[in-house]
Amino acid sequence: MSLEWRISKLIWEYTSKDWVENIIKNDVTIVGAGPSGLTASKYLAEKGLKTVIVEKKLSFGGGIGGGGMLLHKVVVGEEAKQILDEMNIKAVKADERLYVVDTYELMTKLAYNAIEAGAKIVYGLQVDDVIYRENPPRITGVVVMWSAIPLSGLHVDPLFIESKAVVDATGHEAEVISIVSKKNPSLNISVRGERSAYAELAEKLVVDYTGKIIPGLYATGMSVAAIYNLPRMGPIFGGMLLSGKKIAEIIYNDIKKAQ
Ligand code: 48F
Repeated sequence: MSLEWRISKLIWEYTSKDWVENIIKNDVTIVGAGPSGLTASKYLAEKGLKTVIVEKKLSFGGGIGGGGMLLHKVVVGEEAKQILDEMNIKAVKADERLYVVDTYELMTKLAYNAIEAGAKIVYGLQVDDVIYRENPPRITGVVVMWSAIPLSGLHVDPLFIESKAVVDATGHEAEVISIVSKKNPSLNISVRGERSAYAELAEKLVVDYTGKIIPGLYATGMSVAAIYNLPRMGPIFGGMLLSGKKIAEIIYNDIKKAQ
């Protein structure tokens, strides 16, 4: 057997097994590997829920890597210091309530903690619709396509991932909930877009409003701001981490209740 054949065979075999056993039917699909999605996935996976992050790019971290205007430090409020500690992320106390964190350490350790807890990240995969059921209305999964396909303009039908919960962690565009709102007007979900910057208020409200949208569909991170027309906060990340942790608790309780 040639080495080339063995390389291909092993990759097909092991990837297919992983998709069939762990990905196409899971407990929670998180759409987006930014700070809120990665945080949510760590806390869900460590509770034993089969958690899959679908990320349309070939990298994790979302808006973290760009830091503040490409400067490689970001700020985290003291409310989220406990999460940094739980993930062993170093933070310098810079004033009475703000910590400074290195962007590369933040994105790498958020992903590391998620993977260590048992979550799976699938790159280059884009969610372009959801699976919808009526009576009562609920979301039971996502419709996925390799990100390269829409870019190529080829007409290819997508495939499905079935989940007990789907989380929109897609950031400023709230991509999943925008699609649900457009395709299912009877649900009366609107994505109003975020408001101008008001960091103090934004950090609090994004956590307060984090929650369930309809059964099976949840929002975390900046998608919450887009849905509820909340202000933006810029490169301060405590709200994202707290929002991710909060949605993990809500979903865990919902799934437990349904069992
Ligand atoms: O934008 P992003 O970092 O979202 P977040 O977790 O955090 C926002 C902050 O980074 C920052 C901020 C607050 O501090 O204002 O911007 O709310 O990460 C979203 C991720 O989702 C992916 C996208 O590539 C990014 O990595 N994504 C977006 N739409 C899709 C998607 C989609 N349809 N399918 C798969 N991935």
